[in-house]
Amino acid sequence: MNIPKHQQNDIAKQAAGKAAVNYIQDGMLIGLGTGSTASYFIDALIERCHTTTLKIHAVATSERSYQQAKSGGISLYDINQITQLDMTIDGADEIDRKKQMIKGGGGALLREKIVAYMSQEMVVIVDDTKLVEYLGCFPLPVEILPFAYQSTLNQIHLLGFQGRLRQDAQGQLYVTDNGNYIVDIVTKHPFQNPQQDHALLKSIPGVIETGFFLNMAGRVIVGHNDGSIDIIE
Ligand code: A5P
Repeated sequence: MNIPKHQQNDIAKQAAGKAAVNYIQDGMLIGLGTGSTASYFIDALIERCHTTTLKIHAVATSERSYQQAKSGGISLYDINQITQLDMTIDGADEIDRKKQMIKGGGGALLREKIVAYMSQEMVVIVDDTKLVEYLGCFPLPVEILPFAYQSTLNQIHLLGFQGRLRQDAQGQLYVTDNGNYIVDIVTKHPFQNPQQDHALLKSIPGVIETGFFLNMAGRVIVGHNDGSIDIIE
C-alpha cells in the first residue's frame, strides 16, 4: 500500500515524539515544545503519566501546547514559578550536522528559545526530512516588535536580508503568543554564517529574537517513515 507523503511524515514524527518519552524520569521539570512533532510527544507523555506512576511537572512554550497538556492532565507551572528545567523536548524546522537549527515555523520561537535556555538539555525531535547540509531552505522566522515594524522590516532589508511579514489564514498579520509579528527571511543561498547573521539581525532594536537555535541542541531523535528512530548523541 502506498502511504501518502504527509502521513509518512506523521509516522516519522510520531516515532520521534514517542521515543522522547523514554528520556523523562520521575520528578522532572520539563519544557514542552510546540509544533506537530512536539504534539506527538505531549500525547505520549500524557499517556505515560496515565498508565504508569510517572509524576512530572511542565511548562509550555505556546498556548497550543499548554492547552493540549492541560486537557491531558499534565501538571503545569507558570513560567515565573521556576528558573530552571531538567529537559525541554521540542521539534525543529531544519537541523544541520552540527545540530544548528532553524525553528519558529509554528511561530513559537521566542518562548521556545527562552525555555530551552532554561533547560539542562534540549532534546530535539524531528522527522528525517528536517536533516539538512546547510540551514536556509526553510525561511528563517524572526520575531519583531509591532511598534515601528515597517521600519524594522526596512532595516532587515538594508542589512541584505529578504523578508516578508507572516500572515495568518485570514490574511491578517500573524501575531505571536507574545503579541509580536514575525518576519520570514528567505535566502537563495544557504546561510554561510548563522552566528553572524543572527548577530546582525539582533543588532536591530525592533528585532526581538531570531529562529536560529545555535549550540542549543542536546540529543536529537530522528524519526523515519517506517517508524524506526536514530539518535544523534
Ligand atoms: C514552532 O514554533 C517551531 O519551532 C516548531 O518546533 C517547528 O516548526 C517544528 O514543527 P513541526 O514539528 O510541526 O514540523
